Amino acid sequence: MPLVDLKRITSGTNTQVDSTSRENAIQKAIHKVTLSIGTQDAVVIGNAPGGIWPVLSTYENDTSGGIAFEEFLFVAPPPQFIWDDNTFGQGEIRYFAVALRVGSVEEHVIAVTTFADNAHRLFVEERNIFGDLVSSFTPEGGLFDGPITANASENEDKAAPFNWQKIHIWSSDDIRPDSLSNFFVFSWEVINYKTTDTINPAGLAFQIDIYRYIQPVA
Ligand SMILES: [Ca+2]
Repeated sequence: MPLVDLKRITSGTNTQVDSTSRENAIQKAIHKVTLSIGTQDAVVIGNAPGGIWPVLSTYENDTSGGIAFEEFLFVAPPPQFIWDDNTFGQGEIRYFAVALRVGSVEEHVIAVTTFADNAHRLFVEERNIFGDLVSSFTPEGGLFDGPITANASENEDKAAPFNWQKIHIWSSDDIRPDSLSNFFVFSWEVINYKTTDTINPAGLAFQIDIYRYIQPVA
């Protein structure tokens, strides 16, 4: 049974939704798929002042990602830095989500790469059309890279490499969705740590690669 590339999803101008709660972000992401709402309420913010954030980048001459259901993987635009708006509060927490309709109950392989300023949690889940949790492919409570507490910059994330210098990677096989009526939902909780620095940007960038097994044509 061959494994084929299904889709690459990158943060950008028409990808994710945002909210002040994860559940609401998830519902909005599902509505974006089911209602074909063409809006995007997270904005592309560009790199931090001085260009200090690490950039998730594709190779300029990459033409891999052969047989695709929707489009070749390599044509997906490079991930962009996004936030809910262009202002970044001290200790601000925002939630971002992307939903993808389940197209097969065969095994999937999913890889997610994330940059965030500052700490984040990542959830990869199957949800029904109402946003109810069906199963979680990431650990309970999500994958995390640091405490979701506003003052962690004072007692935990105090020295280089700071969390905004890190790229987090996760991948898994054996992802078997329950129903074609459901959705893969990717969601992030991101907190902007408090700091005494005069400039304290917040941001998120991500790439999702999805592969799935298909039955060969007889
Ligand atoms: Ca920050």
